[in-house]
Amino acid sequence: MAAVCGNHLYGVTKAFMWKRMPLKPRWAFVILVLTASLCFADDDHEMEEFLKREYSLSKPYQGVGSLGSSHWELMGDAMVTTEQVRLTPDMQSRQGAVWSRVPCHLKDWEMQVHFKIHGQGKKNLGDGLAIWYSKERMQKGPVFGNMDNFTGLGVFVDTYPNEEKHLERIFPYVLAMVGNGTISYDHERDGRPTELGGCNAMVRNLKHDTFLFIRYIRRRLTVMIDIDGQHEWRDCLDLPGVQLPRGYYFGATALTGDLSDNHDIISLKLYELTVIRSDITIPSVDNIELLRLGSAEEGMSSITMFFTLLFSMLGCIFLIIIGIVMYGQWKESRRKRFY
Ligand SMILES: *[C@@H]1O[C@H](CO)[C@@H](O)[C@H](O)[C@H]1NC(C)=O
Ligand SMILES: *[C@@H]1O[C@H](CO)[C@@H](O)[C@H](O)[C@H]1NC(C)=O
Ligand SMILES: [Ca+2]
Repeated sequence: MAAVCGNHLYGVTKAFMWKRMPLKPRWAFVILVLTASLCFADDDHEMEEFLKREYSLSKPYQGVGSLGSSHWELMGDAMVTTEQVRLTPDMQSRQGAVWSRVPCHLKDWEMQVHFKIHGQGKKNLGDGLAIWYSKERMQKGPVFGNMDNFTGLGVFVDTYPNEEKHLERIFPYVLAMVGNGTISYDHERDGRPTELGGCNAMVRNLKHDTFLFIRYIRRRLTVMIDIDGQHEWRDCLDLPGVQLPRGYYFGATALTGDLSDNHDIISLKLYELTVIRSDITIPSVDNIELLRLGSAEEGMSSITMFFTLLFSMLGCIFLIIIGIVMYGQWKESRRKRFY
């Protein structure tokens, strides 16, 4: 939508068309411009992202696992190399984690996880990895290497189907869960009783990079994946009304059992999301003209907006043509009168 409502359209058409327009098209043009400015007011799309280094983990992982001053701390079998933070090696019964030391007080954020799951095994193995935004940190346990009855958000990449008879789910499977300290993760049923939503994601032993994207904005939780090597995000889950307190910790954990995999984190990039607002110097009310005209519709969707704009433009062009024709005829008749 941003492209349709962009400055380009607004600026160019305004300068180009205004002076040439007969009266009627001018009116149509006013509506067009108002429609366009209404687009600008839709600040849902006017977001800016800022990488927050204190909550991000990326190469060369300076001091991670060795310096106490690092923002990240390792646990269990996790290991840092030049290429990745390996949460578990491809060996049985391992668990490892990397946890942020800094509680996150951002209101709206977006976490981009660059990860890799690979191993000797041919089929879905396990158990998988999890990305956390939780109150507790540095606790070992059965939930992909984190404690059960956790408080906060967990997004799991479950690579092993424990509940074999459940056929409609294809593994590896990505799902999200929110815990409040008393909700248990059901490992035997792959967390289905507490699942908020999810999707299948063939992420093992791929040559290209694989990403997971977790966005929390205005209490809306969105999870997307980019695992096909096409640089495209695919929707996984989208859920409004998710309450997550501020001041929790980001972390990543992984677990292996009888079967194993390397669970690698290449980077965790945390972006703060901010609504763009230019400095206000003159007091005003947005779209006051539309309010007076009484034609402002509450909660116009992007699609409605697009078609309104489209038809306004078509109408405008139509009226210009009529105007030009009429002007031509008027000039013609005036010429005839004078000569
Ligand atoms: C946690 O959630 C469960 C299930 O939704 C609910 O029964 C329980 O009361 C909640 N506990 C707290 C402390 O809010
Ligand atoms: C988690 O909570 C459940 C039910 O609330 C309880 O039965 C279980 O013992 C708890 N587990 C741990 C590890 O605290
Ligand atoms: Ca499982």
